[in-house]
Amino acid sequence: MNNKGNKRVITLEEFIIRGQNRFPGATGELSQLLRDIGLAAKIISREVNKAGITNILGEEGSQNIHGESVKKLDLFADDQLISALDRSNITCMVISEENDGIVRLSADAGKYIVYLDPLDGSSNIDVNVSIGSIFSVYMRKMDKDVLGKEEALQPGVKQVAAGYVLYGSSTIMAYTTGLGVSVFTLDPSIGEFILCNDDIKMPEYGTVYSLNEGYYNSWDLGLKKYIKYCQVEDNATKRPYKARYIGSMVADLHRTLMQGGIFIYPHSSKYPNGKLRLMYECNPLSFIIEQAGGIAINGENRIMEIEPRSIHQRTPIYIGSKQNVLKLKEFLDTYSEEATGVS
Ligand code: AHM
Ligand code: MG
Repeated sequence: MNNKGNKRVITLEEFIIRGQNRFPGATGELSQLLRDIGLAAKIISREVNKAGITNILGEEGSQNIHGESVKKLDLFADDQLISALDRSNITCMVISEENDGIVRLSADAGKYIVYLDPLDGSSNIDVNVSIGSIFSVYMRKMDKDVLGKEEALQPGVKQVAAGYVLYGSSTIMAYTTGLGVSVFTLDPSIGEFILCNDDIKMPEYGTVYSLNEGYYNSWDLGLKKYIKYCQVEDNATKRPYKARYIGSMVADLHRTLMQGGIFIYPHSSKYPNGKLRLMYECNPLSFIIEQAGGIAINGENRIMEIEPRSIHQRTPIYIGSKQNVLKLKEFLDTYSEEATGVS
């Protein structure tokens, strides 16, 4: 359903409760967790919009005009999300890009484990470019008494929910619980996320490619050839494609979700395992993209089937519209076979 043109406005809160009511046995805990993230997102959005002013006032550790200490925005976002999750007593641990180890919350017996990238693309803050928060939710294996990293190391296919918040020209929240992707826009005048699409499907084919082309010389031959293919003129396939790269994964992925195309962060000599993190960047965004009809692979296998070995693990990622990712895979396969002499 597209909410455009509908008189009836549906808020995130209402939408989550309605979703929960569709499952008679549901305890409401996952709904509460999503509402907590929605609340933290509103607070972070407000601070992101004030970031320019905060920068004038000082950096981390300094004091603002009220004599209060100023926090870096990514640490602020981390605090907000973790304390929102701690309040409801249903999350037992959080793993976040901002913390080396796991963060145990007060609910020792809590059912859920949440991965967070509290503010992705944070190098873009100072130049007023879109940034985002990413979350990924797993169910704790309740048969285990010991709460440790092993508990948190589950493949992406086990996610029970995932989503992102994009702080762009508007603040957008998108999430999935495995029943399609719902997208909301924050209406700042009433402080509510309003439903804009409750089952978004992305184009099967798109004409945009997105990657950091500055690293061209360190790519595999298959990727170099694919990017050259994207640049060749061909009316039938609407090439050349457009190149678009914001350098904020959430923003690049949101565009890919809406318009189709492909987003790539490959391995390279600088990042032999890729740069992006499996558990709080690649898995959640893969869940969203797959739920919208797209594909996400690491070059060989589905991202969400990777068995994680560590909480901050990195992976290469090729993600987006089905036809684009499959075409790229053809190139990677062909040229890796050539390199190894397999025909
Ligand atoms: P961050 O978590 O330190 O912000 O890094 C992740 C970001 C992604 O949002 C983005 O896709 C990528 O880094 C950009 O990296 P690069 O500058 O190498 O292109
Ligand atoms: Mg990040």
